[in-house]
Amino acid sequence: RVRVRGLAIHRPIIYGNTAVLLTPAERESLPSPDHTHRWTVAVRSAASDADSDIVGGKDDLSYFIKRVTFKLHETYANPTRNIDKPPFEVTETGWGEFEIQIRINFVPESGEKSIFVYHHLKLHPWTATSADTDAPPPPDVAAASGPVHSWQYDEIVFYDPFQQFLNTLTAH
Ligand code: SLL
Repeated sequence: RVRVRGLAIHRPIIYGNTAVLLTPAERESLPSPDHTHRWTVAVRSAASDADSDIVGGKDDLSYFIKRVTFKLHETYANPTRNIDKPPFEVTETGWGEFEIQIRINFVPESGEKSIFVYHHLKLHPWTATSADTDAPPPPDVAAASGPVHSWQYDEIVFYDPFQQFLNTLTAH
């Protein structure tokens, strides 16, 4: 196995969450009616232009990512969620915001150590009142502002990659 010295190759990703407010009917049908939102936290390719093609297409990160582990708040049952194929995401319901630890494991042939990124789960839309008071907006205001999106762009950089791994990366 040969390393290509002096080379750095990056892969752009986005990670973050979307969240929607549950309707009263949805809340009643849940095992935990105190839950107010449904949310999805995910790691996706930033190289694709749409949510399509998550499996086998441009947004399929599995050629270099083997597993993504999302560590949820300990109020969740089985808070450590291992996702071994795309889409690398977890959908849950809940009532509160918290920090999610996201561990990204690369394919074994990369020889790369896993990396950690952190995302603060965002449920509440920004509003003038929430900015002033730090309190979530009232449900009617929140519902009217639609789904919340909170995403961050990042680039994973591989230094001195193995030749074979470099070939895999550049073939996609
Ligand atoms: C807060 N520090 O107090 C945060 C904690 C925890 C959120 C938020 C679901 C839990 C369950 C849930 O939304 N936990 O399913 O029991 O705001």
